Amino acid sequence: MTDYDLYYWSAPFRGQFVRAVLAYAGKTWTEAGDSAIARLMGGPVKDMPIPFMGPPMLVDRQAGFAIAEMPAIVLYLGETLDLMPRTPALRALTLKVVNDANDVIDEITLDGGRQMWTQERWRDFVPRLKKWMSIWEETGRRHGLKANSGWLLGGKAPGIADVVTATLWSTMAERFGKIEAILEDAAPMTAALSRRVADLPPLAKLAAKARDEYGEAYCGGQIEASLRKVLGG
Ligand SMILES: N[C@@H](CCC(=O)N[C@@H](CS)C(=O)NCC(=O)O)C(=O)O
Repeated sequence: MTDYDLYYWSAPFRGQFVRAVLAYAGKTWTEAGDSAIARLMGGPVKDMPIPFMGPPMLVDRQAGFAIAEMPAIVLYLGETLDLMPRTPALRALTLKVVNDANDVIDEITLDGGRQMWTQERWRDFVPRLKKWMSIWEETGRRHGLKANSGWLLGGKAPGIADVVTATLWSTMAERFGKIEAILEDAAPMTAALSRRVADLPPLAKLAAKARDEYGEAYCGGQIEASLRKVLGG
């Protein structure tokens, strides 16, 4: 029996942050699968393990606890698996990074495909994407990050902020060469940090599993198709 049940679509996107924290912590989980998610979402709220609108949703079997909303799930795992930094300031900063990552993936999918990408929309968005990247770069710089050493919030070992950073940028860069090139240019230390952390064995194994199981898919659906169209990937 695995430690957790994870409800997330068969795509990396938002669920990959939860998978990455679980993998980094050496935990096991069962993927509930797309039809179980659709069934749960389509059923009455009173039957849900935790009332929620959209996945990811995680069930901690041993604790008999379920939680949704990606940053809340990551916070729960960080707290219970002792992966959060010691000081209140660094704990708050960790959560800020997780929320930033969630904002970036909302923006890259135009809020879950409310609109589709066009060349013009993408062109207008690039300066904002570069600004997001520079926010990571400056955060790292303020905590002593260098291209080949250090972590996003300082410290001696990678923490939740690094795992989330690597998952955000390496998942995107691997699938969209143009975004990878922008990241290298706008935030070279963040790009290098993402590579270093993504190369850690549990995260490299998880990325290989995502490639095997989901292929090139990122967020799926028409919004991914429109993103590929403007990025030519
Ligand atoms: N704020 C939520 C967003 C959840 C969300 O939008 N999930 C998407 C997949 S990434 C979904 O399938 N939503 C279905 C829906 O909202 O109906 C979080 O951070 O977890």
